[in-house]
Formats: sequence, C-alpha cells, structure tokens
Amino acid sequence: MERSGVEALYRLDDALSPDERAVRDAVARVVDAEVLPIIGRHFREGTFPAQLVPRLGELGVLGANLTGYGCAGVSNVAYGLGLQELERGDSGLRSFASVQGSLVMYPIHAWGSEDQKQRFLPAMARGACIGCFGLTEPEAGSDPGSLRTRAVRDGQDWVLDGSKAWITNGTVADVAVVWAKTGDGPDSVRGFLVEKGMPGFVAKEIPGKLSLRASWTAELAFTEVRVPERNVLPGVQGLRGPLGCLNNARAGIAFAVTGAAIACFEAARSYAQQRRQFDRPIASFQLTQEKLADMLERIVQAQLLGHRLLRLKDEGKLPPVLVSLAKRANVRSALEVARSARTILGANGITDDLPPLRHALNLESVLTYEGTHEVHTLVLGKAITGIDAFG
Ligand code: TGC
Ligand code: FAD
Repeated sequence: MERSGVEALYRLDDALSPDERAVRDAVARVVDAEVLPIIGRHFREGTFPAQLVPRLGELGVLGANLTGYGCAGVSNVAYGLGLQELERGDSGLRSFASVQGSLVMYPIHAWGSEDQKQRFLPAMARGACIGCFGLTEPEAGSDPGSLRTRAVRDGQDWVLDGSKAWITNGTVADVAVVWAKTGDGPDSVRGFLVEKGMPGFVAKEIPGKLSLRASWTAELAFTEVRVPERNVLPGVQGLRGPLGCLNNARAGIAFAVTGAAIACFEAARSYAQQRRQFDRPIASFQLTQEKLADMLERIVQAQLLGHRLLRLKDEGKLPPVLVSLAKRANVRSALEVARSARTILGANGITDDLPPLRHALNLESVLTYEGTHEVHTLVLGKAITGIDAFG
C-alpha cells in the first residue's frame, strides 16, 4: 500500500476539489524533494531550513486561506492539506507556516488597518517578511489573561514593557504581533505590531530544546519600546483577539498533525517488511501487524475528523469547542502513532536517520502549544457539563 493508498482508503480524495488536490500535491512534491533529504540534519544541528521560506511563498501556502493582499484565497481544507504535507516533513516547518499565516497574517487581515494590511500582508505571503506571535510569557502560559506586558499611551505612541517566552520565529521575525494590557484586566488586551530594530526590543533564541529542533524559538524582551499608533491593531480588544487567532491556528494544526503520523506509519511499515528476525520479516509477527493496524486506524479517524472540521470552517459553522476536540484528539493520535512506529524500528528507531522519534519529540511540543491537552480537555468539560473548571 503506497502513501496514496492510505489516503484512498475511505475515498477522501473524492471529497476534495481538483484545486485542493493540486495544493496538496504541489506541497508534497516540494517536501519530498527539498525537505526530506535535509530535515534530519537540521534537526540534529538545531537549525531551521531558512532557504525554504521563499519557497513556501512561491507555493502560496503562507496565509493561503486568506483573500486579497497577495494571499492565495484557497479553502480551509486546501490550507490544511498544505500544512499536513509540511508536517509530514517536520512539525517545525508546519509551525513556521502556522505562525506566519494563522497567528500573524490572520489578525492583520481580520483587525488591521488598510495601511497595516498593505505594508505587511503581500510581503508575508511571499515569505519576504517573517512574523511571530507573542502571547505566552514566563508567568502566563495556559492562562493568558494573567499576562503582564503593558502598553502605556504617550502622545502619538504607546510605550511597551514586558517579556514573552517560547515565541516561534521570534529571533528572525521582521514583525511581532505582541499582546499587551493597556489597563488592568484582560479586557484591556490589545495587539501591537512591533518591528525588528525598534529600540528596546530584543529577541534571544532559547537553547537546549529536545523538541522542534528545526524551528526558531525565542524569548522576547521589551524595554520602553515606542510603538506608533499606526502599529496598533485597531479592530480588536480583549482576549478574544489572541484567542481568535489561536482558534484559527488550532484548526489547521488539528488537520496537519496527521502528516507526521503518515510519515511515521510509512517508515514503520516499510522497515517491518524489510527487517528480518527469527528468519521472517518482522511484519509477519501478529504483534507488529496489530501496531500497524492501530496506527492506520488512528490516521483514518484523524483524517475524517480533520476533514469535517475544516469543511465546517469553510461553511462558517465551526464553534471553538469543536476545534478543541479535534486538536486534542488528533495530536494525541499522532503522538501515539509516532511512539508506536518507533518501537517497530528497534534500535535504529532512536537515530535521526529514520523519522518516527523526531516526529514523536516534535509532537510533544504540539501537545503543549496552542492550548495544552489538559486545557482542551477542560474546554470540552465546560461544554459537556456547563461548569467552568478554570474558575
Ligand atoms: P474566556 O473568559 O473563556 O474568554 C475570553 C474571551 O475570549 C473569547 N474566546 C475565544 N474566541 C475565539 N476562539 C476561542 N477559542 C476562544 N476562547 C475564548 C471569549 O468568547 C471571550 O470573548 P469576549 O469578547 O466575550 O470577552 O477566557 P479564559 O481566560 O477563561 O481562558 C480560557 C482558556 C483557558 C481556554 C484560554 O485562555 C486558552 O485557550 N488558554 C490556552 C492558551 C494558549 O493556547 N496559548 C497558545 C499561545 S500561541 C502558541 O502556542 C503558538 S505555537 C506555535 C505554532 O502554532 O506552531
Ligand atoms: P503551563 O500553563 O504552566 O502548564 C503546565 C502544566 O499545567 C500543563 O500540563 C498544563 O496543561 C497544566 N495546567 C495549567 N493550567 C491547568 C488547569 N487549569 N487545569 C489542569 N491543568 C492545567 N506561545 C506563543 O505565544 N507564541 C508562540 O509562537 C509559541 N510557540 C511555542 C513553540 C514551542 C516549541 C513551545 C513548546 C511553546 C510555544 N508557545 C508559544 C507557548 C505555548 O503556547 C505554551 O507553552 C502553552 O500555552 C502552555 O503554557 P506553559 O508552557 O506556560 O505551561
């Protein structure tokens, strides 16, 4: 069964438009030719394959589900398929695209001024301008309402003080969407477009990651950074700003993680067919076959869920609780597939020559970011019981 065979099982291709299939296939070709041969080395060396950024722009995957301003304007399903292919390469690559498109371009597109849209969106769609999203802080992770970064009005400017932690693309970003309080409570949160080189803005790479090694992850510090009014997002205030961006990004991630699971399944299946022990291919052992059957089952379930999720998004009928359900379910499934695939590879599975452990390590971050597994459990718990466990 070839990879296309996995996807053909439930005839999901029949549910895609020719344009959607074309997006997936175009990204898949680039991942096969330009990502898979080099990604193990980047992971080992802890570097992001920066040469791929303009390539992603050429492919049209950056902010692909947005319309106008140089964006491709494809369906959410097509966007998800592109992200899935990137994640088949590495979650770091998909993270780059999620942050750029769903967390930076999306808020500018949804709530930015015309001037902000013109200045940032076309360049970001081309990959000529890189963005990052600063919500998390050293003392505010799952509870962003407790963030401490402050913005105080001073004439025509705002003066920003505070810090952010774990910010994807932070060290290379030309523009950071920084969420800061302009008053006492979470209702006063606003989005500030902090540009590279603004005095008082420093980004530093976080060392020692064992996960998402092929990704930039930074802490950001703001010391009396003067941000002009023209760089404040005019159209949104309160936590619904950053949480709305997350809703958008989480939907893409819920769909995309299946790409990592497919890569792991394929590696395990092919290895099991070739590797011989006790004079037989290990694929002939029933325990191995059970693992492969469980993996395939999880992949198919995740694909069906992801597909329905993004179709509902295309129809404008997607409440956040369904995004939480899918992000929680599909990340957990992908992680289980990656861990199980790793066992089939035996000792060879602990190297970076084969992808499952790299994906499993990456997926530990995906389990935590964009709302931890536990946060999404409690979002669901609230919807089910009517009781808010966050207090
Ligand atoms: P709560 O009182 O429930 O809501 C405050 C306001 O926000 C609105 N809202 C949402 N809007 C859109 N989508 C959602 N999912 C939303 N959830 C809430 C809500 O309607 C309300 O609006 P309004 O206008 O009525 O005021 O907020 P809460 O403080 O009780 O928090 C709830 C909770 C815990 C679920 C939320 O804070 C949360 O999701 N926490 C997790 C934080 C998180 O996910 N951080 C991620 C940082 S970014 C990142 O990880 C990027 S990773 C890089 C990559 O993607 O590759
Ligand atoms: P905490 O919130 O301190 O949680 C620690 C543990 O406590 C978790 O298991 C959590 O589920 C649990 N917990 C917390 N509250 C509750 C509760 N009420 N009930 C039950 N359990 C609870 N953030 C950004 O803003 N921008 C980015 O670009 C970005 N990129 C990231 C990239 C990577 C590689 C990683 C690892 C993180 C990134 N993040 C980013 C941060 C990410 O969103 C946070 O790590 C995440 O929201 C969790 O916050 P925390 O790490 O502070 O954990």
